[in-house]
Amino acid sequence: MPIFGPASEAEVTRAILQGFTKDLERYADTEVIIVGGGPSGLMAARDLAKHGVEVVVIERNNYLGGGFWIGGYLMNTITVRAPAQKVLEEIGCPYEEFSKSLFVTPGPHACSKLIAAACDAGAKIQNMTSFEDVVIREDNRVGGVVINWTPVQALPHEITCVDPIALECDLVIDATGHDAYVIQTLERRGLAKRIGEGGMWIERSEDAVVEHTGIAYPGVIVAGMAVCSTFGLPRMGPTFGGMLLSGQRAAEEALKFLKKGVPPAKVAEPKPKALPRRR
Ligand code: 48F
Repeated sequence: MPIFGPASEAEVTRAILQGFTKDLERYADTEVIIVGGGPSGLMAARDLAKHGVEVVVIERNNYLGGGFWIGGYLMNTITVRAPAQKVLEEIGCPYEEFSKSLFVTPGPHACSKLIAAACDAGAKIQNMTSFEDVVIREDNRVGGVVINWTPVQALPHEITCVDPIALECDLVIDATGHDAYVIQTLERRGLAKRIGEGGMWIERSEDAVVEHTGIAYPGVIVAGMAVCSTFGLPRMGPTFGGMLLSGQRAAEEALKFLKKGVPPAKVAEPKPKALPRRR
């Protein structure tokens, strides 16, 4: 008596094809596309999906989580500063208090819980897919993303004539980390400007990154380290509360935008706001 139920090779192939194309077809035109599945992107995806927003995460790697698997220096203990431990509680990840307002948790545990939280909420994940470019609409507003299979980039030149495809959306969230890749594609055309991130200053950068999370270009919200890189804010190194709360803020800003249903009339030139004075 076999342990498993019947399924032929052809049936398995059909199941994969139909499952994949059904999803891709449904999300060819969607509400929010998040580029980058690191902590800020996953957090935004979870919060948006929780509010019933159609959201797709485009991730170039096979795995999600970005830098959230490891803390710093290849050591897999994650740190977060208060109040971000509340996010760990929410996603069911145990943590310990290291000192007043500094908390630690194993990276693999926190990362896998956050991935599961985004998927459980209903976010769609498109991995092994690289963001290549933006779709541009009237007044140079961004109206979608141009994507291709990540392995296409590794093909030799003589066979790289593989055209990408595009997905349309109301809003793109650039959560690509230090590279701010979406903003970079706009910068290359002289449409946006990236100032580049500043030196490390944990106590200033985490507040600043959350504060500056929002629309950076018509149709584009920046989240996570992409915020530092776009607006010239200090980096925060191996502590992740700022990433989680920036993802939350990105979702809040996206919800406001979607409710209005119209692109913002004018977006200010990205320049650093005054940083909060701490001491
Ligand atoms: O780098 P990443 O973790 O960005 P984040 O959410 O968090 C930053 C922290 O991990 C850490 C830090 C602060 O604590 O300094 O670095 O801002 O995740 C970015 C994700 O985007 C993907 C990349 O593979 C990673 O998973 N990504 C980057 N470029 C592309 C992309 C692209 N062109 N297409 C698709 N995915």
